[in-house]
Amino acid sequence: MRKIVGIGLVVFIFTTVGVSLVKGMTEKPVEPFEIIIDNSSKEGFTTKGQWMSDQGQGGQNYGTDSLWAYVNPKGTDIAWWRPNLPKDGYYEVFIWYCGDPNNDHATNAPFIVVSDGKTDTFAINLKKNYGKWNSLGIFRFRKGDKGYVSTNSGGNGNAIADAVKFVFVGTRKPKETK
Ligand SMILES: [Ca+2]
Repeated sequence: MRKIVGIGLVVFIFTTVGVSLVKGMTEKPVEPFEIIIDNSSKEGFTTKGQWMSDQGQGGQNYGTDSLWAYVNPKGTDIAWWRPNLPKDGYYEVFIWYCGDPNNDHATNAPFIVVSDGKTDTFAINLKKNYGKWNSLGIFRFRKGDKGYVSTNSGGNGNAIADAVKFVFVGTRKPKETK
């Protein structure tokens, strides 16, 4: 009997600690924490121009679908991922884009990171590394929603807008900061 009581106590303590950790994640951010904005998110994602939803795209979407736009030299079809960050600090930014079953996506899709007073532009090959998180680097952001990531249809193929993840990595500058 004593052994059974002991196991019960261990399970009880483990469960209590587990619940506390989950509460901590939702009520007060603990380090590290992350914010994901998908094209289906109710807050933080906006577009301009003509974007179409596709649930196919090689089955590599984040969530249920992605948005795509026809290549357009003017790049006037724009998508924005704008997080409302809970604190100043350094965040690693990851992008996720779907597969390219029709072989018509850009190999130099513009992705722009606007952080604390800086703008960094990347040319992303959408035909590679799709269906997973790809890091653009670590950037300093201010608390609030001034910073964002955007993409547009001005590449050499169709544009994709799927998901962006911001992972808090601390308040001190890491070595590989952009
Ligand atoms: Ca998505």
